[in-house]
Amino acid sequence: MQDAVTNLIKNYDVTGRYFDRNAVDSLKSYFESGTQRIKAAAAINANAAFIVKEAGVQLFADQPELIRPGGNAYTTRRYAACLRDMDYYLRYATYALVAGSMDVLDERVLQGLRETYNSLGVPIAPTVAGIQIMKEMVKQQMTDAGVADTSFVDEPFDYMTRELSETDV
Ligand SMILES: CCC1=C(C)/C(=C/C2=NC(=C\c3[nH]c(/C=C4\NC(=O)[C@H](C)[C@H]4CC)c(C)c3CCC(=O)O)/C(CCC(=O)O)=C2C)NC1=O
Repeated sequence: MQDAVTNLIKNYDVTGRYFDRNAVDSLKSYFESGTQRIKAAAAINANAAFIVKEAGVQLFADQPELIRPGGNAYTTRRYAACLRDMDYYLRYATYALVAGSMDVLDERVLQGLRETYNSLGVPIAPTVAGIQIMKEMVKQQMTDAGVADTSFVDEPFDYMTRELSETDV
């Protein structure tokens, strides 16, 4: 598992280079954005249960067929599995935000996930919709907390969305 700094070191070490201008720029941006990224993680952690629950309510209001007989989130067991998955996505998004690297998502979340979902008939499109609802909720919270530019929050949510959607069922 890597973060922005170890990633960079690895890349430069492979070719035996000192940190050049590009490296220094990316280190600078990583450290300068550090406080914001930690702020976001703290805000998410403080509201995680609420975010997951509300995102679920919104998702099932938008797509009620999911929780009707025949829907993949129908039955309490599968409903709970769905919310648990949302909680995973949110928690790992905070790790990736803090790390400044999507590596943790590849390694811990996305590896083999599409295959698992496909074999269990878990639909990708509404899963992605749930991830995007959580993203918007987190961004709103950051805005409410006085953060002007919340674009940095997008990356892990959009990354999971892209990777999950890549080869659809
Ligand atoms: C930390 C990394 C990690 C992830 C991401 C993960 C996902 C994950 N979700 C699963 C199931 C599931 N995932 C869902 C999710 C949904 N169904 C819907 O209709 C909605 C669209 C969606 C919620 C948004 C459901 C319903 C199941 C149970 C499917 C079944 O057993 O039939 C399973 C199969 C095993 C199980 O039930 O626990 C895995 C491995 N597990 C992990 O360890």
